[in-house]
Amino acid sequence: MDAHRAGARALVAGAVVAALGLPGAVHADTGAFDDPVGDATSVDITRIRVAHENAVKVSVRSAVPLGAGQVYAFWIDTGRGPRPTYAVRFRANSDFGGQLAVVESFGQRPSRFVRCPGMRAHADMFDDRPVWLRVPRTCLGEPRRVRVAVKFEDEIGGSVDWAPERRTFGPWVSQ
Ligand SMILES: [Ca+2]
Repeated sequence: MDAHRAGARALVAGAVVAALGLPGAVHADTGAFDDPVGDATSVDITRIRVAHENAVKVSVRSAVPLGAGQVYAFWIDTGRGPRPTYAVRFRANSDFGGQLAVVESFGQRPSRFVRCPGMRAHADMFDDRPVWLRVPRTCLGEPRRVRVAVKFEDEIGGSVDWAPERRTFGPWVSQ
C-alpha cells in the first residue's frame, strides 16, 4: 500500500468514528414529512425536514417557484404545558428581522418577542434551494424536543398551503 492510499484510508476511518459519536459529540435527530403535490396552486409545499441539533433547522421543499407576494410562516412548539410556541414569518429576498414571536396558538397575535441574533432564514426566488429557517436552541429555551408547522401563503392569488395540515404540528423531533 502506498503512503497516499494509507493516508486516505486513515481519513475515512476518522470520518466513521466521528459519525458514530465521540464523547461530547452533539446528538442530533431529524424528522421529515411529506405534503401532497397539487393541494394548492401558487404556493405548494411538498416536503418538510426538521433537524434538531445545536439549532433547529426547518427546510421546506416546494413544487412551484417562489415569488413576490408570498409569505412563509413557521411555528415551533417546544413542549406541553407552559413551554412556549414560537412563530416566524418572512418573505423571499427580503431583510430578515431576527425576532422570534411567542404565540399562544395559531392565528393569535404575539404575546412578546424574543431577540435571536443567530437566527437565519433563506428564501430566494432566483435559486432552487429549499426555503429554510434556522433557530439556535438557546433562543428556544433549550427544548428537549420540538415539532413544527409551516404555512406558505400567496397574498396576491390567495393560495395557502399548510404542512402537515391546517393549524397542525408535525411529529416531535428530539435533540
Ligand atoms: Ca402541498
